[in-house]
Amino acid sequence: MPDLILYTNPQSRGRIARWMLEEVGQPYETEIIPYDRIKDEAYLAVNPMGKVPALKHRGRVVTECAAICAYLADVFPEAGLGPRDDEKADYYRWLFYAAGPVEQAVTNNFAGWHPDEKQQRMFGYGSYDKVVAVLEELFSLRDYVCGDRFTAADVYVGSAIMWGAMFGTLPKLDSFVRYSERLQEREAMQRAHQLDEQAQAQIQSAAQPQPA
Ligand SMILES: N[C@@H](CCC(=O)N[C@@H](CS)C(=O)NCC(=O)O)C(=O)O
Repeated sequence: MPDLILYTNPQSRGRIARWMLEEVGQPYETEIIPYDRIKDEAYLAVNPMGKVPALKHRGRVVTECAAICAYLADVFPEAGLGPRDDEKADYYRWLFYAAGPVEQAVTNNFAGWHPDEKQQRMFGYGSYDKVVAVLEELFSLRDYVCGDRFTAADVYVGSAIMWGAMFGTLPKLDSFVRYSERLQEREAMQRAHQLDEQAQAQIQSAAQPQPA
């Protein structure tokens, strides 16, 4: 039995964790958590937030996609996805920036809530427009989060940018499109996508009424 179990739903941020697992290349088991069972006691015992994804590794649970990406890069260094010493500043800076300010800016903006000038001083992201401008500048100047090399930070930051463009929660700026295209060439990402599509098809066929 593999040491790693991914609790996910194919229509969720669990896609980020699966992509990272495929990048790492270690065997893992997948447990699909249907949304109508996500707040059941059985799953709350894994993640008391009742949210996916969660990762269990040797009996210990990691939640939060950004943490899952960083954790896997850390415990499987042979995959070469963690930062070298000279990459650590960018790696941690932008990984945390995406998990905090970017996530908050995008979700608040999607919900139609915009902090006024005074609130912007207190809110960690300032304003949505500022966050977009900062990301735009970053990816106009470099190919990946840490410069010219793909790392685990790109799985998370890149997912935020690709999903943002897909759902219309971030603009389709040239630098975002070019970055997304680079990431979509990755075989691990394509494998993860196929596995999630298969899982989604299984969920849908299981939900079809069976002939009497
Ligand atoms: N901060 C979490 C967010 C997880 C999250 O919100 N997952 C959503 C799906 S994308 C979920 O499980 N929603 C079900 C619910 O809240 O009932 C992470 O990065 O993993």
